[in-house]
Amino acid sequence: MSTKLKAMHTPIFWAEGHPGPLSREGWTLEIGGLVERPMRLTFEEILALPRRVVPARLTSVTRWSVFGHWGGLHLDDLLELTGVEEGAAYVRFFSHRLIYTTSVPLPIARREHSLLAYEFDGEPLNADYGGPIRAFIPYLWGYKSAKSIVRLELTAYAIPGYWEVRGYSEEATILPSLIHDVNTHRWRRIRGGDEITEFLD
Ligand SMILES: Nc1nc2c(c(=O)[nH]1)N[C@H]1C(S)=C(S)[C@@H](COP(=O)(O)O)O[C@H]1N2
Ligand SMILES: [Mo]
Repeated sequence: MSTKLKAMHTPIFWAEGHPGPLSREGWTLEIGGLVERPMRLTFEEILALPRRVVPARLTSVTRWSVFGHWGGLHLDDLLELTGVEEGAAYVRFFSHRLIYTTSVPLPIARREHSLLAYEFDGEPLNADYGGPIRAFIPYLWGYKSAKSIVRLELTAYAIPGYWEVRGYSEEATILPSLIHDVNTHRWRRIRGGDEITEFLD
């Protein structure tokens, strides 16, 4: 699991402490807040929903980025089941143990390349990289891509999460930068914003 991410020495961030091994077996994902039908899905039920694969980079505000084909569930396919109540504007992610949270504007979480990801380059994600399932929001700095998620909530307002209360911006807009490209071990320039697949040089 996650042998490719590991082989590239992709950094492993667990600000709240590494949770140890986590298993798909017994994992559940709760969806609540401003939805019409709150529910709790088992991992099996998640796998039964359409699987999407998107080419995109995860880019950290600490200036590294890793590219691959991320696979998982598209939020729209989940929200089709739960329905969306009027006034829902953000999705708030809760990681395992509920210490790490973050909020993402609903339109960004519903964009084509945003996922609830459970695979990278065809391999299941292990706990190091946010398995069994994590947010993957390539349009924003990586701290919005909460790992090992157990709950999502639709909310009317952004609620400051783990890094937001420690001073990182709520918007998390990726800025033009020089970043360490994890795939090639080179420094690359990025434009930021929507440029989630290609590098400038
Ligand atoms: N639960 C949890 N999710 C998290 C983090 C964390 O510390 N804890 N770090 C975030 C940050 S800052 C980044 S850049 C990415 C890094 O993902 P990786 O550790 O899989 O490389 O995860 C994000 N999700
Ligand atoms: Mo990050």
